[in-house]
Amino acid sequence: TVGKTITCQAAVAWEAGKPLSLEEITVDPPQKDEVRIKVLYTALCHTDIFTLSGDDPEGAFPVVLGHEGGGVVESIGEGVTDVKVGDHVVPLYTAECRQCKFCTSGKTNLCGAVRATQGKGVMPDGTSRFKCKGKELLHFMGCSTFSQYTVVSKHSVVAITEKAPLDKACLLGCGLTTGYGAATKTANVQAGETTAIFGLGAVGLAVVQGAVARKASRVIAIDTNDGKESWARKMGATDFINPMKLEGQSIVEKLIEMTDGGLDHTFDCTGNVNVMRQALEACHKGWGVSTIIGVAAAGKEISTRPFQLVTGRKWQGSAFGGVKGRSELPGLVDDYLAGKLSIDDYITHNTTLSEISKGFEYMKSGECLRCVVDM
Ligand code: NAD
Ligand code: AHE
Ligand code: ZN
Repeated sequence: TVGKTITCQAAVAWEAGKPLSLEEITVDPPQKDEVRIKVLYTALCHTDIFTLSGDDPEGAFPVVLGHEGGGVVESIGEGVTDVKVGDHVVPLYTAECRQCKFCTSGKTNLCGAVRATQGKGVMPDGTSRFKCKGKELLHFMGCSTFSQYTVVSKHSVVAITEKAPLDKACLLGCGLTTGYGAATKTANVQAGETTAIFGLGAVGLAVVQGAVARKASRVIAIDTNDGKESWARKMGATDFINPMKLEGQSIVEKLIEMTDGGLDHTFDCTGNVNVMRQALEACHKGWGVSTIIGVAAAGKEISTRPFQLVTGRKWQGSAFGGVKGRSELPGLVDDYLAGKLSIDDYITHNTTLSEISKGFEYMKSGECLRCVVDM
């Protein structure tokens, strides 16, 4: 199908550190192997805020941000067979082409098909589909859901059942899948194991949910914001610690004392490199595994004594929860519909595209887990 250029509204990030600006933009038709989506809902993720701040070394401007969306396929380019016009879809910032070295390895959910161009903010052919005021706008994380219409690679989108409301399912586009998958796939927490989760935003709370689903014996939730305790308990955490309120003891000492030598699994969901070190050092000697999920600001590096690793602690990371989007995301939607995975609880705020900047303020307030934007 040869489509027409669409004119619509989008929240444009013209430059780092400036608020988003509501603009009329044009969205070109999908080219070969591309899909144009009418975005109905998008949630905000901490990573959008991080990129807008200018702290992402890969961040480039002007850009259409957003990567936690849900919508309907408006048109498809030649060569697209897995989704059709009208399908309900979730864009995927971790693509799945099923052919590259990564996809066929059986070892990772990362995909090599579109990642290089995605990182540069362009489609796989090296060009952008967005224009505003005569200027080209870059794409973001292969998704760009802060626009009423977006174009993505056919490898970067998955159809989901129409039974799932898109204003909820959009959260599976990043935060929930990331946290839940980090516990159940990347770390593969087993029944009876002990876990500790640093940082209780939507990502950390979804790790809590994953650890609880796996019947972890201890799910210790840690946050500097006391307001997060009730959320963590609601998701099934067995303990809550505010590390700022420990007297005469570090969080690492406290965790080691509570768990007879350290945790089987820890997770960083803060993006703070000092917390990442604490998470590693709170692992049990000989076998504890720490999984980094948080995204650190430009120029930050992690450190620890190599002795921590020599004595059997392991450091690993997780992108999109180790989930292969096209193959596995529909299963998470089924879990949601079956009541096994909660999504609704995470939606603490709602807003509209014209008031998306309010959503950013909510996210920064510490009281918001996810804000869903009605496009
Ligand atoms: P968020 O800002 O909502 O949550 C972060 C939480 O960490 C907050 O509750 C905050 O109070 C807490 N915190 C801050 N400093 C702390 C400290 N020193 N000790 C304990 N807790 C502390 O963010 P989010 O949307 O849940 O995302 C969490 C992180 O995960 C971000 O860095 C985000 O960029 C990253 N992320 C990574 C992936 C991935 O695939 N790897 C996906 C989504 C998000
Ligand atoms: N661009 C940053 C790194 C950003 C990063 O680590 N992104 C996470 C997803 S965050 C979702 O909210 C990720 O999964 N990355 C894997 C990938 O392939 O990008 C930088 O430091 O350059
Ligand atoms: Zn995200």
